[in-house]
Amino acid sequence: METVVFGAGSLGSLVGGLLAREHDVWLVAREDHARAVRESGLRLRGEFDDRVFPAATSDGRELEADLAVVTVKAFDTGAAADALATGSFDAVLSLQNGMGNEETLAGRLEGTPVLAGTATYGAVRREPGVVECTGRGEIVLGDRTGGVSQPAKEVGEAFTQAGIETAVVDDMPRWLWEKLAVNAGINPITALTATENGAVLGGPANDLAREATAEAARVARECGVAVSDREALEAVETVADATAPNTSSMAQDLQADRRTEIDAINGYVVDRAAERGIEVPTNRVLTALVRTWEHGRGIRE
Ligand code: KPL
Repeated sequence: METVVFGAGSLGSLVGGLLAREHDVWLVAREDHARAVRESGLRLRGEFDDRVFPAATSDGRELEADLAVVTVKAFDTGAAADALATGSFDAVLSLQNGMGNEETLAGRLEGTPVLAGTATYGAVRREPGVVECTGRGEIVLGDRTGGVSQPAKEVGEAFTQAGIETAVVDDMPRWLWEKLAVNAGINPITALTATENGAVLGGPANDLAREATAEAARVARECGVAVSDREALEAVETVADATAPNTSSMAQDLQADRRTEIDAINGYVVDRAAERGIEVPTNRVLTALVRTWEHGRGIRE
């Protein structure tokens, strides 16, 4: 299956690199990374030890492939959709953090099936041309509003063929909300306190993480998606335990003085709660703190 990975940073490079062992792959990445991949291939380190040779470019316009995998940050989804719209794809799969990405893609790519997915592989792009897998995980994908279409089945088969642990499920909205609840509990706390994911498992951060996660699960239920507090709390503990030594994506963003995905994670919980007249005080405070940091760095208004 010919695939374009749009936004090949950490996760995108890992997924693209693993797919390249079996399929034709194009990475759309920052120019320094794309150039390194063109010159010497993509080095996979950590859990996988390999060198693969996908094509690489920094220009994502007018590309054609069977599949586009979108791994850009949530705030870049609109721009990614505009670039993808200049090309042609049989299906698009979002493997992004936060909510609302699939709707943005579908709104601008009329007629192209947009699939949703979550990824629990740990990945860090160490330097241009080098990505390290810091933890084997799983990709769960399916139709964005629920169900399993033919494109979802074919993408699942292509991923499995490339040795990527993949499950194709018929209840993606539930998976997306559960992942959102996990990210709401781990990401802002580890970012604001410069700690690894395991920090939320015990100690002073534990209650805060549990509150943020349970609030997100409640909002999910109010939005008609059945995620119980127990399921969400179990999920946040499982993920924090499995990724304890890892640095969350939001903590990496703060450390690198980059804009975060707070709007699509805790900010999304706050917005949906406000529409329904629900109080989510922990998510509200965490959102305000991360936005204050971004504002102080001149990254947002
Ligand atoms: O998805 C993640 C992220 O870092 O954004 C978690 C689940 C926290 C794993 O690091």
